[in-house]
Amino acid sequence: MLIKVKKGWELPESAAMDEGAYRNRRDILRQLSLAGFLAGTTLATGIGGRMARAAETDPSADLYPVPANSLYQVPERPLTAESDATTYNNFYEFGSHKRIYEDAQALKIRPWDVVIDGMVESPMTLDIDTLLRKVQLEERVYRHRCVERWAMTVPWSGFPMSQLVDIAKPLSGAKYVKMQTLADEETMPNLSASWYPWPYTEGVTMAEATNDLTFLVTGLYGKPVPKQNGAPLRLALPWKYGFKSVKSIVRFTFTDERPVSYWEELQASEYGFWANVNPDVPHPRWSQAEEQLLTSGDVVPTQIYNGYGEFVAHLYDGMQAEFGDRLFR
Ligand SMILES: Nc1nc2c(c(=O)[nH]1)N[C@H]1C(S)=C(S)[C@@H](COP(=O)(O)O)O[C@H]1N2
Ligand SMILES: [Mo]
Repeated sequence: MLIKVKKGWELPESAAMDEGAYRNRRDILRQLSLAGFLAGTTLATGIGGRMARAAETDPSADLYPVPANSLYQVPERPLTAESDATTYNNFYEFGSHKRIYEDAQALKIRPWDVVIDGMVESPMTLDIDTLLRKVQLEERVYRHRCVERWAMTVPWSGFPMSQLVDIAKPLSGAKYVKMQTLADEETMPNLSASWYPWPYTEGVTMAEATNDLTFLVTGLYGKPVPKQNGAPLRLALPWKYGFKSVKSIVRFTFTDERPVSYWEELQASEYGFWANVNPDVPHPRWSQAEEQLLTSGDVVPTQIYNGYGEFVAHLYDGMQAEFGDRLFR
């Protein structure tokens, strides 16, 4: 029996705040009818059990929980409820709405190969379980700020991306890392929507990739990361809008050309390469001054670099003249 109660923080999720809403009317109507459906029905009580079973069968389950890194904690905000962070998601491969968690269970996360190629000493393919045992896992609590204005605070497990860069041994000419999500038509229903530029792609500069905040996520709430949150390997870039934090990564390509990301290709004027959080630079269709926390529904001021300026502001020194507000969108 599904009992659906609309959460307070779902209310402002109108088409006007949706990353995908600039799209065509048909898409918007589809989203609205889904929103209506969701308003009437909520959380499946069975999902906890199903996800617990999924975690049991994950061959990396024995690695968790991992030690917490005391440098990365968020004492001023309550943790988002696990049941919200794992049932209110953006994962367009499974649908352009928030309730993809059931459909996302179709994602096959083993075997899972991670390709490292491009400008590296020697390209390689690593099985995820081999990779997991080559790196040092830790837990970090990060704020996450979606460009749509919702935000969460969750304990990710994973490892700094710099460890992957060390494994990759990039050539000195490499300037960027391009990352790609799996594109599997058999399990991802939205891949048949061919107007989207699949695979979902994102990129960072080498300086961003090796910044200590840049975290490759393998777990969430002390367990393997659920499929809907980007199993078995996703990125967390807490100072950038959430769309930069690409899920279910199968490929890291080191390159000297700036990658064009999924959202940039769809709508470059709204979603750029840098996408650093800044309350003073509005999205073209809405203000970014505030954000609404999942679970509590509280609306709080958004912070420059999502509060992580001490770690990352220096990465953008001297770039304002060239990029202006595009550093923040
Ligand atoms: N492959 C892929 N990665 C993705 C997305 C997506 O649609 N596909 N959505 C992004 C957006 S817009 C956000 S806000 C975060 C959401 O992560 P969460 O569902 O774990 O909260 O994932 C990002 N990574
Ligand atoms: Mo997002």
